[in-house]
Amino acid sequence: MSRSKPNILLIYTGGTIGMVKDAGTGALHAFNFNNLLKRIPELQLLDCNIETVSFENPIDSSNMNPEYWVKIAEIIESHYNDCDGFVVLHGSDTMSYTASALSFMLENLSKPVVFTGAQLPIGDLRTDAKENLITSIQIASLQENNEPAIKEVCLYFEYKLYRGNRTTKINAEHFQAFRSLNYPCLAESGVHLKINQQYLLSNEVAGPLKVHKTLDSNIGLVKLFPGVTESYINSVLNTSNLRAVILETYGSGNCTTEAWFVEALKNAISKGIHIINVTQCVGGGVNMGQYETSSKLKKIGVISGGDMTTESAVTKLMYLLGKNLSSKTLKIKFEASLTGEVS
Ligand code: ASN
Repeated sequence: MSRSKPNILLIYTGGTIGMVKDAGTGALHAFNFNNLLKRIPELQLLDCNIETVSFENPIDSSNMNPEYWVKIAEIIESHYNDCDGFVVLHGSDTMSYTASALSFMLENLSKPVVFTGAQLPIGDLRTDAKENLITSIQIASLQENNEPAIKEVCLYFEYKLYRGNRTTKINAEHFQAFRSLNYPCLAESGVHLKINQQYLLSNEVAGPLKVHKTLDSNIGLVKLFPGVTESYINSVLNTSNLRAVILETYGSGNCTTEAWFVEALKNAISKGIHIINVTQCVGGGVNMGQYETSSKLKKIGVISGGDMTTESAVTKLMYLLGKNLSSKTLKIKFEASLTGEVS
Protein backbone atom coordinates (compact mmCIF):
# COMPACT_ATOMS: atom_id res chain seq x y z
CA MET A 1 0.00 0.00 0.00
CA SER A 2 1.26 3.51 -0.78
CA ARG A 3 1.85 5.99 2.03
CA SER A 4 0.42 9.14 0.39
CA LYS A 5 -3.13 8.20 1.44
CA PRO A 6 -4.18 6.56 4.72
CA ASN A 7 -4.03 2.79 4.65
CA ILE A 8 -7.18 1.13 5.95
CA LEU A 9 -7.56 -2.53 6.78
CA LEU A 10 -11.07 -3.90 6.35
CA ILE A 11 -11.62 -7.04 8.42
CA TYR A 12 -14.66 -9.13 7.52
CA THR A 13 -15.88 -11.45 10.26
CA GLY A 14 -19.42 -12.06 8.94
CA GLY A 15 -22.85 -10.76 9.90
CA THR A 16 -25.94 -9.75 7.96
CA ILE A 17 -23.99 -7.20 5.92
CA GLY A 18 -22.50 -9.99 3.78
CA MET A 19 -25.27 -12.57 4.05
CA VAL A 20 -27.41 -14.13 1.33
CA LYS A 21 -30.73 -15.97 1.52
CA ASP A 22 -30.67 -19.75 1.33
CA ALA A 23 -32.65 -20.61 -1.80
CA GLY A 24 -34.43 -23.50 -0.05
CA THR A 25 -35.21 -22.25 3.45
CA GLY A 26 -35.07 -18.48 2.99
CA ALA A 27 -32.84 -18.19 6.11
CA LEU A 28 -29.90 -15.76 5.95
CA HIS A 29 -26.40 -17.22 6.15
CA ALA A 30 -22.91 -15.70 5.94
CA PHE A 31 -21.44 -15.44 2.47
CA ASN A 32 -18.01 -14.67 1.13
CA PHE A 33 -16.32 -11.32 1.30
CA ASN A 34 -15.51 -10.81 -2.37
CA ASN A 35 -19.20 -10.90 -3.06
CA LEU A 36 -19.62 -8.07 -0.61
CA LEU A 37 -16.89 -5.88 -2.11
CA LYS A 38 -18.24 -6.32 -5.64
CA ARG A 39 -21.50 -4.79 -4.45
CA ILE A 40 -19.89 -1.49 -3.46
CA PRO A 41 -17.93 -0.05 -6.37
CA GLU A 42 -18.06 3.31 -4.51
CA LEU A 43 -15.23 2.03 -2.29
CA GLN A 44 -12.84 2.79 -5.19
CA LEU A 45 -13.72 6.47 -4.87
CA LEU A 46 -12.62 6.83 -1.25
CA ASP A 47 -9.45 8.78 -0.56
CA CYS A 48 -7.58 5.91 1.08
CA ASN A 49 -5.96 2.60 0.26
CA ILE A 50 -8.08 -0.35 1.33
CA GLU A 51 -6.68 -3.76 2.10
CA THR A 52 -8.99 -6.57 3.12
CA VAL A 53 -8.74 -9.64 5.33
CA SER A 54 -11.62 -12.03 5.80
CA PHE A 55 -12.40 -14.83 8.24
CA GLU A 56 -12.00 -17.99 6.22
CA ASN A 57 -15.48 -19.01 7.32
CA PRO A 58 -17.48 -15.85 8.07
CA ILE A 59 -19.89 -16.24 10.97
CA ASP A 60 -23.21 -14.97 12.19
CA SER A 61 -22.12 -12.98 15.22
CA SER A 62 -24.28 -15.17 17.49
CA ASN A 63 -21.39 -17.63 17.15
CA MET A 64 -18.85 -15.04 18.32
CA ASN A 65 -16.60 -16.07 21.23
CA PRO A 66 -13.31 -15.10 22.94
CA GLU A 67 -11.23 -17.17 20.51
CA TYR A 68 -12.59 -15.07 17.65
CA TRP A 69 -11.85 -11.90 19.65
CA VAL A 70 -8.22 -13.01 19.86
CA LYS A 71 -8.26 -13.73 16.13
CA ILE A 72 -9.49 -10.18 15.37
CA ALA A 73 -6.91 -8.71 17.77
CA GLU A 74 -4.14 -10.70 16.09
CA ILE A 75 -5.17 -9.50 12.63
CA ILE A 76 -4.98 -5.91 13.91
CA GLU A 77 -1.66 -6.61 15.63
CA SER A 78 -0.06 -8.10 12.52
CA HIS A 79 -1.10 -5.13 10.34
CA TYR A 80 -0.70 -2.45 12.99
CA ASN A 81 2.45 -0.77 11.71
CA ASP A 82 1.32 -0.68 8.07
CA CYS A 83 -2.19 0.63 8.62
CA ASP A 84 -3.60 3.95 9.82
CA GLY A 85 -7.03 2.63 10.72
CA PHE A 86 -9.12 -0.53 10.94
CA VAL A 87 -12.75 -1.24 10.07
CA VAL A 88 -14.23 -4.46 11.41
CA LEU A 89 -17.35 -5.76 9.67
CA HIS A 90 -19.30 -7.70 12.26
CA GLY A 91 -22.82 -8.95 12.84
CA SER A 92 -24.84 -6.54 14.93
CA ASP A 93 -26.11 -9.12 17.46
CA THR A 94 -22.89 -9.31 19.49
CA MET A 95 -21.01 -6.35 18.05
CA SER A 96 -21.10 -4.45 21.35
CA TYR A 97 -19.48 -7.41 23.14
CA THR A 98 -16.67 -7.67 20.59
CA ALA A 99 -16.07 -3.91 20.50
CA SER A 100 -15.94 -3.88 24.33
CA ALA A 101 -13.59 -6.88 24.46
CA LEU A 102 -11.22 -5.35 21.91
CA SER A 103 -11.17 -2.05 23.81
CA PHE A 104 -9.60 -3.92 26.76
CA MET A 105 -7.42 -6.26 24.72
CA LEU A 106 -5.75 -3.51 22.64
CA GLU A 107 -3.72 -1.59 25.20
CA ASN A 108 -2.01 1.62 24.02
CA LEU A 109 -4.17 1.77 20.91
CA SER A 110 -3.28 4.90 18.95
CA LYS A 111 -5.31 4.24 15.80
CA PRO A 112 -9.05 3.91 15.13
CA VAL A 113 -10.75 0.52 15.19
CA VAL A 114 -14.28 1.07 13.87
CA PHE A 115 -16.85 -1.72 14.16
CA THR A 116 -19.79 -1.66 11.79
CA GLY A 117 -22.30 -3.92 10.06
CA ALA A 118 -25.86 -3.72 8.82
CA GLN A 119 -29.44 -4.69 9.53
CA LEU A 120 -30.05 -5.64 5.88
CA PRO A 121 -27.62 -7.47 3.58
CA ILE A 122 -25.56 -5.42 1.17
CA GLY A 123 -27.44 -6.97 -1.75
CA ASP A 124 -30.82 -5.74 -0.50
CA LEU A 125 -32.21 -2.68 -2.29
CA ARG A 126 -32.99 -0.91 1.00
CA THR A 127 -29.72 -1.88 2.66
CA ASP A 128 -28.13 0.25 5.37
CA ALA A 129 -24.79 -1.47 4.69
CA LYS A 130 -23.38 1.00 2.18
CA GLU A 131 -23.65 4.10 4.33
CA ASN A 132 -22.39 2.27 7.40
CA LEU A 133 -19.40 0.86 5.57
CA ILE A 134 -18.43 3.93 3.55
CA THR A 135 -18.65 6.34 6.49
CA SER A 136 -16.80 3.92 8.78
CA ILE A 137 -13.93 3.83 6.31
CA GLN A 138 -13.95 7.62 6.10
CA ILE A 139 -13.86 7.88 9.89
CA ALA A 140 -11.01 5.37 10.11
CA SER A 141 -9.12 7.47 7.51
CA LEU A 142 -9.44 10.80 9.30
CA GLN A 143 -6.08 12.37 10.03
CA GLU A 144 -5.03 15.37 12.04
CA ASN A 145 -1.44 16.63 11.87
CA ASN A 146 -0.52 13.39 10.12
CA GLU A 147 -1.91 11.30 12.93
CA PRO A 148 -5.16 9.36 13.21
CA ALA A 149 -7.89 11.68 14.51
CA ILE A 150 -9.52 8.91 16.56
CA LYS A 151 -7.51 6.55 18.72
CA GLU A 152 -9.99 4.16 20.23
CA VAL A 153 -12.35 1.27 19.55
CA CYS A 154 -15.66 2.63 18.32
CA LEU A 155 -18.86 1.48 16.70
CA TYR A 156 -20.52 3.25 13.75
CA PHE A 157 -24.14 2.58 12.90
CA GLU A 158 -26.87 4.65 11.27
CA TYR A 159 -25.15 8.04 11.20
CA LYS A 160 -23.61 7.86 14.67
CA LEU A 161 -20.17 6.95 15.96
CA TYR A 162 -20.12 5.66 19.53
CA ARG A 163 -17.43 4.56 21.94
CA GLY A 164 -17.60 0.79 21.40
CA ASN A 165 -17.58 -0.21 25.05
CA ARG A 166 -20.51 2.11 25.82
CA THR A 167 -22.90 0.57 23.30
CA THR A 168 -25.76 -1.89 23.50
CA LYS A 169 -27.89 -3.32 20.72
CA ILE A 170 -31.36 -2.08 21.56
CA ASN A 171 -33.39 -2.78 18.43
CA ALA A 172 -33.69 -5.81 16.14
CA GLU A 173 -35.88 -3.96 13.65
CA HIS A 174 -34.74 -0.35 13.28
CA PHE A 175 -31.70 0.71 11.32
CA GLN A 176 -30.71 2.61 14.45
CA ALA A 177 -29.90 -0.61 16.27
CA PHE A 178 -27.46 0.72 18.88
CA ARG A 179 -27.52 3.21 21.70
CA SER A 180 -24.96 4.58 24.11
CA LEU A 181 -27.09 5.89 26.92
CA ASN A 182 -24.35 6.72 29.37
CA TYR A 183 -21.91 8.44 27.03
CA PRO A 184 -22.44 10.97 24.22
CA CYS A 185 -21.72 9.94 20.64
CA LEU A 186 -18.21 10.61 19.35
CA ALA A 187 -19.29 11.78 15.90
CA GLU A 188 -22.38 12.34 13.80
CA SER A 189 -22.71 11.99 10.07
CA GLY A 190 -24.99 14.52 8.41
CA VAL A 191 -24.19 16.83 5.54
CA HIS A 192 -20.85 17.14 7.33
CA LEU A 193 -19.05 14.63 9.47
CA LYS A 194 -19.07 16.27 12.87
CA ILE A 195 -16.50 14.95 15.36
CA ASN A 196 -17.25 15.67 19.00
CA GLN A 197 -13.63 16.22 19.91
CA GLN A 198 -14.33 16.76 23.61
CA TYR A 199 -15.67 13.19 24.00
CA LEU A 200 -12.81 11.32 22.36
CA LEU A 201 -10.38 9.36 24.51
CA SER A 202 -7.46 11.68 25.04
CA ASN A 203 -5.18 9.58 27.26
CA GLU A 204 -1.51 9.82 26.40
CA VAL A 205 -0.56 6.47 24.89
CA ALA A 206 2.12 5.06 27.16
CA GLY A 207 3.98 2.80 24.75
CA PRO A 208 3.66 0.46 21.77
CA LEU A 209 0.48 -1.54 21.17
CA LYS A 210 0.16 -4.40 23.62
CA VAL A 211 -2.35 -7.11 22.79
CA HIS A 212 -3.84 -9.05 25.71
CA LYS A 213 -4.90 -12.51 24.57
CA THR A 214 -5.71 -14.38 27.78
CA LEU A 215 -9.39 -14.21 28.63
CA ASP A 216 -11.15 -16.31 31.24
CA SER A 217 -14.78 -17.05 30.54
CA ASN A 218 -15.52 -18.93 33.78
CA ILE A 219 -18.10 -16.36 34.72
CA GLY A 220 -21.86 -16.23 35.21
CA LEU A 221 -24.45 -13.60 34.37
CA VAL A 222 -27.70 -13.51 36.33
CA LYS A 223 -30.56 -11.16 35.58
CA LEU A 224 -32.62 -10.78 38.75
CA PHE A 225 -36.39 -10.97 38.60
CA PRO A 226 -39.06 -10.88 41.30
CA GLY A 227 -39.50 -14.46 42.45
CA VAL A 228 -36.00 -15.70 41.66
CA THR A 229 -35.48 -18.86 43.69
CA GLU A 230 -32.77 -19.85 46.12
CA SER A 231 -32.10 -23.08 44.24
CA TYR A 232 -31.54 -21.22 40.98
CA ILE A 233 -29.10 -18.73 42.55
CA ASN A 234 -27.29 -21.54 44.35
CA SER A 235 -27.00 -23.63 41.22
CA VAL A 236 -25.30 -20.72 39.45
CA LEU A 237 -22.98 -20.05 42.38
CA ASN A 238 -22.04 -23.74 42.54
CA THR A 239 -21.05 -23.95 38.87
CA SER A 240 -17.73 -25.77 38.55
CA ASN A 241 -14.66 -23.56 37.93
CA LEU A 242 -16.76 -20.44 38.49
CA ARG A 243 -14.62 -17.37 39.23
CA ALA A 244 -17.09 -14.50 39.09
CA VAL A 245 -20.76 -13.66 38.65
CA ILE A 246 -22.29 -10.49 37.25
CA LEU A 247 -25.66 -9.70 38.80
CA GLU A 248 -27.97 -7.57 36.68
CA THR A 249 -29.85 -5.84 39.46
CA TYR A 250 -32.76 -3.41 39.52
CA GLY A 251 -32.46 0.36 39.12
CA SER A 252 -29.42 1.84 40.83
CA GLY A 253 -28.09 -1.56 41.90
CA ASN A 254 -30.89 -2.86 44.12
CA CYS A 255 -31.94 -6.41 44.87
CA THR A 256 -33.94 -8.45 47.34
CA THR A 257 -32.80 -8.16 50.97
CA GLU A 258 -33.99 -11.72 51.79
CA ALA A 259 -31.48 -13.37 54.09
CA TRP A 260 -30.91 -16.45 51.88
CA PHE A 261 -29.89 -14.26 48.96
CA VAL A 262 -27.38 -12.12 50.85
CA GLU A 263 -26.01 -15.24 52.59
CA ALA A 264 -25.53 -17.04 49.27
CA LEU A 265 -23.51 -14.10 47.90
CA LYS A 266 -21.51 -13.75 51.10
CA ASN A 267 -20.68 -17.41 51.01
CA ALA A 268 -19.55 -17.21 47.37
CA ILE A 269 -17.36 -14.18 48.10
CA SER A 270 -15.74 -16.04 50.99
CA LYS A 271 -14.83 -18.81 48.50
CA GLY A 272 -13.07 -16.22 46.30
CA ILE A 273 -15.87 -15.79 43.73
CA HIS A 274 -16.15 -12.15 42.62
CA ILE A 275 -19.68 -10.76 42.56
CA ILE A 276 -20.28 -7.74 40.31
CA ASN A 277 -23.30 -5.46 40.36
CA VAL A 278 -24.55 -3.89 37.12
CA THR A 279 -27.98 -2.47 36.51
CA GLN A 280 -30.49 -4.08 34.17
CA CYS A 281 -31.57 -0.56 33.15
CA VAL A 282 -30.14 0.57 29.82
CA GLY A 283 -29.28 4.02 31.18
CA GLY A 284 -27.85 5.18 34.50
CA GLY A 285 -25.81 3.02 36.81
CA VAL A 286 -25.20 1.32 40.12
CA ASN A 287 -24.85 3.34 43.28
CA MET A 288 -24.62 0.85 46.13
CA GLY A 289 -25.76 2.36 49.39
CA GLN A 290 -28.29 4.75 47.86
CA TYR A 291 -31.09 2.40 48.98
CA GLU A 292 -31.21 -0.05 51.84
CA THR A 293 -31.71 -2.75 49.19
CA SER A 294 -28.15 -2.30 47.99
CA SER A 295 -26.33 -1.34 51.20
CA LYS A 296 -25.91 -4.98 52.19
CA LEU A 297 -24.23 -5.78 48.88
CA LYS A 298 -21.70 -3.05 49.46
CA LYS A 299 -21.02 -4.30 52.98
CA ILE A 300 -20.27 -7.88 51.90
CA GLY A 301 -17.79 -6.75 49.20
CA VAL A 302 -19.82 -6.80 45.99
CA ILE A 303 -17.97 -4.96 43.20
CA SER A 304 -19.75 -2.03 41.56
CA GLY A 305 -20.09 -1.91 37.78
CA GLY A 306 -21.06 1.79 37.98
CA ASP A 307 -22.69 2.82 34.71
CA MET A 308 -20.96 0.14 32.65
CA THR A 309 -22.98 -1.80 30.10
CA THR A 310 -23.41 -5.52 30.68
CA GLU A 311 -21.37 -6.08 27.51
CA SER A 312 -18.47 -4.11 28.97
CA ALA A 313 -18.78 -5.78 32.36
CA VAL A 314 -18.69 -9.28 30.83
CA THR A 315 -15.65 -8.62 28.66
CA LYS A 316 -13.77 -6.55 31.25
CA LEU A 317 -14.24 -9.36 33.73
CA MET A 318 -12.92 -11.99 31.30
CA TYR A 319 -9.94 -9.72 30.60
CA LEU A 320 -9.14 -9.02 34.27
CA LEU A 321 -9.63 -12.66 35.32
CA GLY A 322 -7.09 -13.58 32.65
CA LYS A 323 -4.50 -11.60 34.62
CA ASN A 324 -4.87 -13.59 37.87
CA LEU A 325 -4.99 -10.50 40.07
CA SER A 326 -5.61 -10.52 43.81
CA SER A 327 -9.24 -9.96 44.82
CA LYS A 328 -8.40 -6.48 46.01
CA THR A 329 -6.64 -5.44 42.80
CA LEU A 330 -9.36 -6.93 40.63
CA LYS A 331 -11.98 -4.87 42.52
CA ILE A 332 -9.95 -1.67 42.15
CA LYS A 333 -9.33 -2.24 38.44
CA PHE A 334 -12.89 -3.30 37.75
CA GLU A 335 -14.33 -0.19 39.35
CA ALA A 336 -11.86 2.14 37.57
CA SER A 337 -12.10 3.28 33.97
CA LEU A 338 -9.53 1.41 31.86
CA THR A 339 -10.59 2.73 28.50
CA GLY A 340 -13.52 5.07 29.00
CA GLU A 341 -16.06 2.31 29.73
CA VAL A 342 -17.29 3.75 33.03
CA SER A 343 -17.93 7.32 34.23
N1 ASN B 1 -27.59 -12.27 13.12
C1 ASN B 1 -26.84 -11.19 12.52
C2 ASN B 1 -25.45 -11.20 13.16
O1 ASN B 1 -25.28 -10.69 14.24
C3 ASN B 1 -27.55 -9.89 12.71
C4 ASN B 1 -26.97 -8.71 11.97
O2 ASN B 1 -25.81 -8.68 11.60
N2 ASN B 1 -27.76 -7.68 11.72
O3 ASN B 1 -24.54 -11.75 12.59
